[in-house]
Formats: sequence, C-alpha cells, structure tokens
Amino acid sequence: MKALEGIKVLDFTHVQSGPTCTQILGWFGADVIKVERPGVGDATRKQLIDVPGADSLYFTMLNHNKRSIELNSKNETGKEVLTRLIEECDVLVENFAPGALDRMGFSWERIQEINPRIIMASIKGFGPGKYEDCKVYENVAQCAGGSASTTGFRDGPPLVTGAQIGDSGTGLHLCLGIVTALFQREKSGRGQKVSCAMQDSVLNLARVKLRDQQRLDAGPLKEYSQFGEGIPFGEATPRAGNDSGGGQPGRILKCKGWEQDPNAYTYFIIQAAIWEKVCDVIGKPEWKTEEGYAKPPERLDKLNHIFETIEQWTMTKTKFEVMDICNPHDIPVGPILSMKEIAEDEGLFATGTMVRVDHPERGEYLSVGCPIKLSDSEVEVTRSPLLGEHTTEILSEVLGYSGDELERITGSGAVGEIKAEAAE
Ligand code: CAO
Repeated sequence: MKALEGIKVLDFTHVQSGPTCTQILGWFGADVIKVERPGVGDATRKQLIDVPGADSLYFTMLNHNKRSIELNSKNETGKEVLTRLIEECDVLVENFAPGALDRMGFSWERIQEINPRIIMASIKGFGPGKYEDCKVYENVAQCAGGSASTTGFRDGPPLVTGAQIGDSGTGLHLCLGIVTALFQREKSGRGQKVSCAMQDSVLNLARVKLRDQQRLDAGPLKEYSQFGEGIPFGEATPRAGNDSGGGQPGRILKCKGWEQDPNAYTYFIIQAAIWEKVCDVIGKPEWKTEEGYAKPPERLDKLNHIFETIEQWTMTKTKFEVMDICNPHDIPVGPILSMKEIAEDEGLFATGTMVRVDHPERGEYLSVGCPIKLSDSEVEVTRSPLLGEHTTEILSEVLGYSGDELERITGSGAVGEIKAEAAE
C-alpha cells in the first residue's frame, strides 16, 4: 500500500513550481491527473529541447507518476468535464497567473460549491498585497525573498543560486500544506484552501539571514569574514561569500587539480570543538596552544591567514582524500560535487535518489527520484505521460463517461485529438 493511495489529485499545474508538488503526491501513491491544454500541454514539454520530437527533460523530470488528460477548460463541454473532475478529486493544485482560475469561472467559492471536501492548493508569486497580481518566475522569487541580496561576495553583485528554491522550494511547501489539509479533513470533513507564495517560501528558506539582520542591531556579525577583515557592516545583512551560516568559520578551499578541474574544491569548517585535530591534520600543531590561535575569538581576525594555510594542505590532496582524512576526526568537510559526478554516483542510484527512467520518445534518461523515504510506502518512479495519453481512460474510468456520452465529449473538441492506444 502507498501512503496516499486512493487520493485523487486534479493537477492543473505547469512549468516547475506546481509540477514538483504534484510529482511528490504521485510518488506517495496519489492518482495525479494532469489537465493540459489540447494540442499544447504544459509549455515545458517543448522547452529546452535536446531530442527533437520528444518531450523535454524539463517536462519529463518534473512530471513522473502522473496521467495526462487534454482539456480545454474555457469551452462549455470542457467546463462540464472539469466540474466532474472537481467532484471526483480530493485535491486541486494550480499555479496559474493570479486570477486565471476565476477567469475560467472556477473561483474558490465555486469550487467549494461543487465539492466541499476538496482541498484547493495554489502557488502565486506574492501573497496578498501590492504585488499580488504579478506573474513570477524562479529568479524573481529568489530576489524578492531575500536570497539574492544575501548570496554572493560582498564586493560583487547579488547572486541567484542554482538550487530552485523559488519553484521547487515552493512546491515542497505546498505539498506539506496539502497533506496537512488532508489530515485535518479526516476530522473536520471539510476541504480548505492552501496557498503558498514563492516570495514567502524563499524567505522561509533564507530565515537565518533575517536572524542576522536583527543581530546587526547588537553589533557586527563576528562570524562573517568581513568582521575579521575590519570592514564595517552596513544596515542590511551582507553577502557572506562562502562563509558558513552557522557561526563556525568555514570556506571553500582549492584541492589537488583545481587548475584544470573547476570543481576540485572542498568545503572546510573549523569548528571550535575539533580545532586541535585540524591543527594536527594540516601540520600546524603549534596553533593548538599559540596565543592568537588557541581560542576561537582570537582567530576571527586571522581567518584569511588560517584558511590560506589550510588550503596549502588541501591543495596537496584530492577533494575525496580530504574527506577520507578529515572524516575520522569529525572535521566537517564536503567535496564540491559536479553534476557529472552526481550522475555517476551508484550510491545515489542504490537508494533511489537517482533513477534511470525509460521513455517511449527519448529512451533512457536520468532523473532525481523521491528524496523523502517512507519505510512503509515504497516509491516506484514511472515515466511522465505523453500529452493526452490518458484522456479516454480518465473520462471513462475516473468520470464514468461511456457510450454516447463519451462520444459526445470526445467529439466536442474539448479534449483534443483522442490517441488510439497509449504508447509504451
Ligand atoms: N484550457 C484553456 N485555457 C487554459 C488551460 C486549459 N487547459 N490551461 C491554461 N489556460 C489558460 C489560462 O487560463 C490563462 O488564460 P487567461 O490569461 O485568459 O487567464 C492562460 O492559459 C495562460 O496561463 P498563465 O497566465 O498562468 O500562463 P503564462 O505562461 O502567461 O504565465 C507564469 C506563466 C508561471 C508566470 C504564471 O502562471 C504565474 O505567475 N504562476 C504563478 C507563479 C508560479 O507558479 N511561477 C513559477 C513558474 S515556474 O518558474
């Protein structure tokens, strides 16, 4: 049995934020019915194409474990089918531009009228307020949520991160809201609206930087490198380069081969508790007792020198050798892994975090599997659906249309061109 078996999800999502949410629900066993515009589908199907004619990796990697129905939700028959879907489903998830669902005639009030038990989950760029009508993409959310202003080096511009904290981060938040609402429904018998703004989700993930904003009132942030360098702080949390956020000094240091390999680096943290071990490992035992080095506060104005000295040592080792040497001493280090190295990491395939998926149009590709492991609900990653692959199946099996009724719907043009047989 899968954790969410029996839960039907009307997946009205597109691009990245919404699809990441419904994909997780699918991994946990929900029946995810992706509703797509006839003949067009989710725009990502044809974005960043690498195999001509095939659904893109952008789409396939975000839409596993779903079924696809083509449906024009603006045409009368389409609205009739959508109403039936709302009646049948437990959850509706959408991330259209603000107001789009209302313009289709499906406001939250109307949806509740159709099905008072339904949970309606929405992602928008901003919460209620002056920006509520804006369309928002990943990097806009990273900027508006405080991540960009606190990422990068002090003397450089703000930076966005490679991790999609605006899109996938919000999808994760929404997913938690949905299962929480499902849990509450067990007792209340009622559905509810779950809303996540991308700005809010990014801010939640950048929480420690708001912590530092408030600490600034009490004086300089001593664990930031700029304190040791004697550079005054301004009014806002500054960019801290690769400093570690937890109060223990840390940096990214070069390792053997850095001249050729852009990822021959390690993260290295000099926690107070393991300082003496660091001194021994890097061949500086005198620092264990030397004034100016022995105690953490004394080291703060020498961090550049200390890390340069540690780097002289890490540059004689590969990033994996640094890990092998430091780990037994509990010295926190981490190799900077490239996507190529991750894609070849058999350990990640063994846990199901990385998966190989077969696809009728593109053959085998790699994807990230479910990163959340439930001991009693195993995840099997199945390929993303082709556009409208399950239209007839959903109309008949989920909505109960048959005979003339089914023909009326399929002949109306509301559900696209019917595919003869699902491709395998
Ligand atoms: N049948 C008929 N019409 C459909 C349809 C269907 N099955 N599915 C979608 N549409 C219509 C919508 O109703 C909308 O029509 P109106 O403009 O008349 O209301 C239209 O398609 C376009 O939808 P959209 O405005 O949501 O799409 P967009 O490409 O213009 O904007 C995005 C994309 C992501 C900026 C916007 O949807 C948005 O701001 N979403 C919320 C925030 C979000 O999730 N952003 C992250 C995206 S990933 O980076």
